Amino acid sequence: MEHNKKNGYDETQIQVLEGLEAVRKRPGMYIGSTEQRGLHHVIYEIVDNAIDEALAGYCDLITVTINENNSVTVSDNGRGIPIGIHPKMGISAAEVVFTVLHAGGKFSGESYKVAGGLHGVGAAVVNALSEYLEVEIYDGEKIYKQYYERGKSKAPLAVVGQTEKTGTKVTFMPDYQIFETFDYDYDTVLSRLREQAFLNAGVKIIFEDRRKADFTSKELHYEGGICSFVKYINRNKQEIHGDVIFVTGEKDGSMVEVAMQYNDSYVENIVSFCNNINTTEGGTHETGFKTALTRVLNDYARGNGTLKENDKNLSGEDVREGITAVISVKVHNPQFEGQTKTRLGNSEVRGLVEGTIGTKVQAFLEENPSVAKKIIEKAMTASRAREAAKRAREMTRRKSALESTALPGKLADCSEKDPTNTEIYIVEGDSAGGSAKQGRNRAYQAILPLWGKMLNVEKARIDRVYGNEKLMPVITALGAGFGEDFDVTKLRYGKIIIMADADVDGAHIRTLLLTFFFRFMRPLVENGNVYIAQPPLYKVEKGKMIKYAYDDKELDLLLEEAGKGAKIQRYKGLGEMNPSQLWETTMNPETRTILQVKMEDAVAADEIFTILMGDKVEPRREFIEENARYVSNLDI
Ligand code: TTJ
Repeated sequence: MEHNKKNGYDETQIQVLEGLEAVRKRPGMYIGSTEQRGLHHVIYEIVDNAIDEALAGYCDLITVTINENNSVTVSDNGRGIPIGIHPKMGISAAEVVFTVLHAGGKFSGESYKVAGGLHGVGAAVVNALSEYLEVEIYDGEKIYKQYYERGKSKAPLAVVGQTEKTGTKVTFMPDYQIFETFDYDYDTVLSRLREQAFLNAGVKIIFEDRRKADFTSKELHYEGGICSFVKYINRNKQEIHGDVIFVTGEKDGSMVEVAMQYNDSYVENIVSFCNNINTTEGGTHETGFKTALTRVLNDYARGNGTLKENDKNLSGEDVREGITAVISVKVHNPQFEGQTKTRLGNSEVRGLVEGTIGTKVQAFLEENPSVAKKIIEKAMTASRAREAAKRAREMTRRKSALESTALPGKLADCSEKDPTNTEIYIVEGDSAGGSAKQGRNRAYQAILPLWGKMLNVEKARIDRVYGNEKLMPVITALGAGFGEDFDVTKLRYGKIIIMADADVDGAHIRTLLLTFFFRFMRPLVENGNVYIAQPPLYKVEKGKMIKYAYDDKELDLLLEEAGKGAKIQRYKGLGEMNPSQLWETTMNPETRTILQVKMEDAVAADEIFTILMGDKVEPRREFIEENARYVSNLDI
């Protein structure tokens, strides 16, 4: 009652409504996008609130459910959002949480709660962007409930029953007036929840996807925290020392935890977090880690005589070859910088991490000489390989200087030079390459046919890329170098389109090229320059009508449309299409579909490549069996 009286024309309430209106007007400002990424973002926003309660030590179970109707339910067994009337606002604290922007951390007393950027925009933003939202709070005695539509409540929080439980349950339906899609990606949400389960050791997160009749339920629960995370990342790789190295440090209220383990690959995989937010652009914590690791390993190798007086120091890259590390820092006033606000800027963190690694990893090495020996040996081998690669690189440079940096002979270049307009089709097979050359628009489309034996870069060090007859033409055609020397500003084509047959061999060549781009030209993948051409699978012909189907569903539709007597041709390879068909179905920007390769999650991408290209057979077989249907749409 009082609620209504006080709120009718109350100024704070008007501000609240204006705030929510602003969110609905410019949702992108608050959740980044209104496409799938934003849809996922609203789930995470709500989950983060439950995680905060877990961090405060009052909750150990969180369930996240995507319901059949695409609404989402998140619940926890914490203390329940406070229900008391907020003295200034005259409404329940719970209502404040759901209607006032940036109210999130005020009640939780959570000192590491993050403000700013896209993070921590809170429950109010989700509420404003939901067609409806329902909250239930259990305080051990009563059940309280409140219902909102597009951020507005018709009635205050009310008692609706009795309970012995405590906790909070929120169900929300993302608003169709705001979001362009309701297609949550199960794997993306799962890996983000898993990440949170690793970062919050002991918390159990149950994830259920009820959109299918035979719905799945996953329990994510890791007592080992970020050590479990490292083991998880390395689970399909061969580790070179059994136990994960784990160190922690603390200074002036900031904390750091690092877990690391080497595997026998050549890949460096460092994943970092600040206040549980994935800092994909790195920052001071990563810099501190790298500096200290290089110094500690060099000191150790010098100290025990593995590095002789005349030997050069091990480089940063040498000591990180094959490392998997998770760095997690907690900071009071995090500064997030960079394009996506995911680079940590706090300068004091560098010193904290450097100091912690410096003393604790050094101590570890001294106490575990056999592990130390394996790590140092690995870095020494890396160093020798790097020297060999350098010599090879210098040779290629010298050679290409003689050959006046010629473009590859088989490249059919386009006439335009401005990379914002140009594309290159990398085509497997000479006959398809021929059709593509004839069918293309030569003004802005270049064609590079591939030949020769492909190198599995997952199993090879960088030195073997030099001189590889299949990869070198790709490198010279793109013009931007690779590995350490890669310079995206020199790229000669804005779109790099891989065109291969829709069969097993085609899938293989696609994966190999993607692996190469991912490992040696990663900015290409990060910037979204890489695409996969989608040639049709069928041609349906009846009388004068010719149409193409890109999957079986489309084929069924076309056949229905065409009626009896339609002729179907199944394309086994690109080579079966003549140049004009290839142009029309696969290359003409007006009519083609091309899949952009995206990198949502570097850990997941790394995992896919490790599985597909690495040494362990069993996980590869499992992956292919599980994903057989989706392999043609591989989104890393
Ligand atoms: C705040 O301090 C007093 C006791 O409760 C604390 C609190 O806010 N706990 C809390 C909030 N637990 N769970 C939530 C929560 C859970 C979900 C799913 C959604 C939201 C917005 C909050």
